Amino acid sequence: MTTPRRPLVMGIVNVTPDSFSDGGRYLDADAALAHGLRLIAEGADILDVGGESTRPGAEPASEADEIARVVPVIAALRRETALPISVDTMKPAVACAAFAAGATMWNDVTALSWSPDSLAAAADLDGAVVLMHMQGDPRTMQAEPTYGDVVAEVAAFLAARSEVALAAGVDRTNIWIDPGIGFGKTLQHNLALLANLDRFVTLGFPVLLGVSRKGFIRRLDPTAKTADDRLGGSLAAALAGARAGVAAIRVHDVRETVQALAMQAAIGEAASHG
Ligand code: HH2
Repeated sequence: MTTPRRPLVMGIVNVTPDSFSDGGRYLDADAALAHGLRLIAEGADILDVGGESTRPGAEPASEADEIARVVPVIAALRRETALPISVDTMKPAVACAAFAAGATMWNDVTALSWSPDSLAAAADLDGAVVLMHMQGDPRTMQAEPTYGDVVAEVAAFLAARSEVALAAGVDRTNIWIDPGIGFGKTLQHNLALLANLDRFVTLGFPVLLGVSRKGFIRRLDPTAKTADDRLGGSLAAALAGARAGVAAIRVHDVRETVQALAMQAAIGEAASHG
């Protein structure tokens, strides 16, 4: 039997004092390294290391603080694993320091728009770069998000930003896109995006999807007060992503996600063999 195809699983390693789900838990570099290694043992295909929270209302971190948080963790992980390591940052200087320490992917929630240097830095780094959609900025984005047609507007934004990246010299094979679930979106906006992920897949770039433990799950299930209560909704949304053909899913709960994806893929295989 061949192994059924499933999206890659990107395990989240937050080295922040305030991320919405695990802020403060892995601030120490040794604890973050141990956490990353555990996610690899649980089946992660990529690790995403971040030193600044982008949760709604989060305060920005300084460039120096972010570098001091992520670089030792990326360097330590690089010594232990050959898996791709992504850095979750808006700042080109942090991305460059992370690549020097062994990262090969830049996950930018501002789609290379935070700094005038971002586009040139992404072209020079010559690694994978995730362009994510966000309406507003993390401090204010959930205040009153408004769209005419959320799916069309997010798709048009991602198509336009990928053109801008290509024009700046980013290689086509390095570009990933992400609809940015929860970044300036109501529950209805997030559900519309999740119901139409195929629209993003057909743009022709690998799609990354981040739904793990996010606040919109609580809008559906008010009993899911803490981020740790949202595994069921996270898995259901991840499976929707897999069915639509996304390339990777960014998650806190690696073992559970890998298992759910493997089961969905195996059932699909069995169905295709009659
Ligand atoms: N979500 C968060 C952070 N980075 N990057 C991409 N590409 N897509 C996402 O959906 C995404 C992301 C969530 O914010 P944060 O406050 O950093 O929390 P955590 O890292 O625990 O998910």
